[in-house]
Amino acid sequence: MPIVAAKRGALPIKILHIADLHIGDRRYGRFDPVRSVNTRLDDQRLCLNSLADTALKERVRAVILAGDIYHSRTPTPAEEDVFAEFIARLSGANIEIFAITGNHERPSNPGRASPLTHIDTLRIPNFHLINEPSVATVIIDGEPFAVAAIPWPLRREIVAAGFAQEGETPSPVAWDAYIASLVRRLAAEVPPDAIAILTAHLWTVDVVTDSPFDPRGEPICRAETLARSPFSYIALGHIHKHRLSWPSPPVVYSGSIDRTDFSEARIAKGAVVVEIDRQTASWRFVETPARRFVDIEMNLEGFPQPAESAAIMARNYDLEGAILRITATQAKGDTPLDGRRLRPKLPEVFFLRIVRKIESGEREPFSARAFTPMGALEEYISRDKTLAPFKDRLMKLARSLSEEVRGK
Ligand SMILES: [Mn+2]
Repeated sequence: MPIVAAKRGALPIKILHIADLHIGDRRYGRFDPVRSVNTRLDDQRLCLNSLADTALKERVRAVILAGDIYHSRTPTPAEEDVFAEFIARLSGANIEIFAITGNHERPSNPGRASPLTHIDTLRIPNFHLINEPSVATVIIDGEPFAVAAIPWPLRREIVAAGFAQEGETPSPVAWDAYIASLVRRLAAEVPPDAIAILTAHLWTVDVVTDSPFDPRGEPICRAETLARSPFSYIALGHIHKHRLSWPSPPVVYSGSIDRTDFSEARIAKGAVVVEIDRQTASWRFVETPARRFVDIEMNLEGFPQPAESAAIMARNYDLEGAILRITATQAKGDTPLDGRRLRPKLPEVFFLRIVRKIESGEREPFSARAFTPMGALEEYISRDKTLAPFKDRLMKLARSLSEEVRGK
């Protein structure tokens, strides 16, 4: 009998890594009373349609959804329909879809259904929901393809695994040790000979320490903790800026599919096309038609007609379809810059937000909208009696994290 090699499909396999879809995020949108939806849902649909186009054009065989598919645990029917339309296109093209739950949709109560549960129950062809740390394996062109998955890790899980005590805030060191144990367990569950990737929804940093990462004790690990055999690629979600966290095997955040706040104003948005075989992966970023954010600071001190002046200054920017924030410095006693006067002068703007800074040393009443994320955090810590004594240390940690998230 001649020995005949088993027939194998062509390697590498092409996959599309998507994360942080945040369907139903209504920030910076308007309510459309006719359809009873927030207009940002159209942005989310547009980005998902372009990603389905990419999946079909690139002939990817699998799509990884690395968590935060929905912005909330209770999406509206219109929001569910946007996701259903996306899944139907992929499933109809015989693309395997692997979805894990992120912090925005994973219920902390183990008995409670997530907004993805019913899609799993419907047994849509090729759709795989992974709601607990586990490995899902399918056959693609005769090759076993394994997805090891860590949905947003929960406090009760790290306690149950013995890496933290009930009632204590787990330190980053404890989280790193727990996640390392999960990765080892999942690596051992991958069928031998499979082409394997790991997907997870969590924070990563370069170094973990015993001091608090943030007062809520959220799941975090070193990127290196995830970068291990047999995984050729690690598809992450949670951090909204696309970034490479570890070079080999690549540990990658695809980033959110659309812009979600002003810190992302100058950042490209999209997903990652990955070509993968048993040992290696090559990847490239593909952009989505994300909504533009334009952030303008202006000094309007002493201007008698601030709305008129602001409109003239804003004309120096491309405002077509933009979510625009104007941070205006004014003197005490100046006519306040009024959004209702300015808005009609900028009809091409999608959404306008005005932040006034008063140049007098006096503070405006507390409003989270008037702050940068770091400023809001500092204000929050200052106003909390238990956190205030640790302000300098917490702010230092927050700044280094923020810089890292921005890839500095
Ligand atoms: Mn998240």
